[in-house]
Amino acid sequence: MAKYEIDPQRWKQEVLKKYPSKIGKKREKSILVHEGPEVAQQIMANVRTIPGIITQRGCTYAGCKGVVLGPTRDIVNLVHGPIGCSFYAWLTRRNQTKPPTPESPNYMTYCFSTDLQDSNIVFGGEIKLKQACREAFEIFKPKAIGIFSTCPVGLIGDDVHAVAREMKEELGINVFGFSCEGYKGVSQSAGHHIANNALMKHVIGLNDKHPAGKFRINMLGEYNIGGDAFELERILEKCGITLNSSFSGNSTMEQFERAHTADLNVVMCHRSINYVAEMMEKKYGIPWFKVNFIGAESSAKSLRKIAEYFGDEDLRLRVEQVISEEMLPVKQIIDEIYPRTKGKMAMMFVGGSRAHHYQELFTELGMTTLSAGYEFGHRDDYEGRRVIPTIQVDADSRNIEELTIERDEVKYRARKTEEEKQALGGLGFNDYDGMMVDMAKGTLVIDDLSHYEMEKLIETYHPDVFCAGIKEKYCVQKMGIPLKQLHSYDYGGPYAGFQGAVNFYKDIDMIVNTSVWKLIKAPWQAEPVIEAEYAT
Ligand code: CFM
Repeated sequence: MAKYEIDPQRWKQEVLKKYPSKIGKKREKSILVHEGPEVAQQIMANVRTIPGIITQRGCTYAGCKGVVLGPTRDIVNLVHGPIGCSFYAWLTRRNQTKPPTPESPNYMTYCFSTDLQDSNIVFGGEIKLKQACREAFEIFKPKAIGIFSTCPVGLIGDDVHAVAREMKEELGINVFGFSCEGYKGVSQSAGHHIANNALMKHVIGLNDKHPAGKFRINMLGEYNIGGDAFELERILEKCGITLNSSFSGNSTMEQFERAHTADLNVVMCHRSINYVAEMMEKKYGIPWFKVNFIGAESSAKSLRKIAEYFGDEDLRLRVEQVISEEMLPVKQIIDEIYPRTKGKMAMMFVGGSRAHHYQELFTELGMTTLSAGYEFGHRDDYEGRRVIPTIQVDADSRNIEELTIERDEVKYRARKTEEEKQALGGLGFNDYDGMMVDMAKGTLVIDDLSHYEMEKLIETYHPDVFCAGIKEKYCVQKMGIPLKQLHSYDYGGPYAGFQGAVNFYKDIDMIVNTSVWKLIKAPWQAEPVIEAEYAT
């Protein structure tokens, strides 16, 4: 059991007391004091943020355009909306990509927008959207154009799908639209689902040509933040595993189109891509299981899982050899750094998977995670997929299309029989246990952390490092606590795989052991604070 000067239960009560009672009652269900991995606790997640509360969340358009499609270099990602939405989404996630030659198409550094004006809002923007498609085609001759709807487009009722169909016909390339208006869901998460659906409908399965290789996998839910995908590509190649396609770090349209030919889907970020994994299994017969390449030990474990799936002795030996080679420098660095990081405390509030995955890296450094939570995870990301049947479907979730997927009788190929899958039971097919089983008793699990709760966590527990994003960074640092961005890596990284783990250890060692933070006085240490309470 984790022991802290201030009991987390007391912390929770103090925080809730400050909210008006109705809000306190709602937040109570999203703040859990962990009773231990063996206790099944229910968390309230994926529900609307209470108006007036400062949330970490982003919008549906961000999840669709920025997250899932953003890292694909040869699609023109055209935003239908006011220019602000584009500026916001323009390379703000630090995706990287490596075109094979300097001439290969790469539109990722561009920012495509229809730049809707007041008159378009009044009279409709479809004509402008068609013009923009034609112009993009004229200039770039892309293989595909994706059209992303922003809030006003949904409000005025432009039919982006009709425009996409018309342009597809006229230009002779793949054009598809996304109804990913920012307001469409309670967070980015809805945008992931919408993106997954459109990829399934319009792209996956279009091309049967695939690279040669005995062991061909798709890496799902890996977005090449800070070059993570490059490190994973290096490791897989060294092991003799062929990366058939990646969703969507360092990816291309061609990869998406041939995804249905892979022998296996491995899932990194469950939240953003589990829909594609599920649908591909049903339609094409590709089994999937969860992996985690964040952390050296988890990377080794994930590689072993893949080798076990293929059941090939040569592959198994090669994977073992790669692991022992790669672990050498990892162990050296850990031995040096561990005494300096051991016992330090981390907190992390990120997206819908990293708050789980990065706990592994901190464990390797001997650090504890006192508190963690997702911005927009669902209950299954906390409690495991077993709770999915019990999740209440509310109006917000019903707002997003559920595709009816049927087996593709031509392209379906059973990779493993049910018996074979059962014999490989330890691989956890179609499963994810969620974050909470990996957290200790007495830790604080908080969904959709509010700014107020964040301040209180820092004030009370003074973590050695707080992990979140750019919106939180400078507030936290002004409180004298270093903040490590786990969305963009603060221009560092990669952090995935073995070399990535070494990068992370070094960065965290620097962060938690620099003395500069001790020289900062938080405002409440320097000035008296006026406190007030609601009378309700
Ligand atoms: Fe998945 Fe992501 Fe994440 Fe996510 Fe994101 Fe991201 Fe994230 Mo920022 S897909 S849920 S919507 S791992 S952009 S690459 S870092 S919040 S934890």
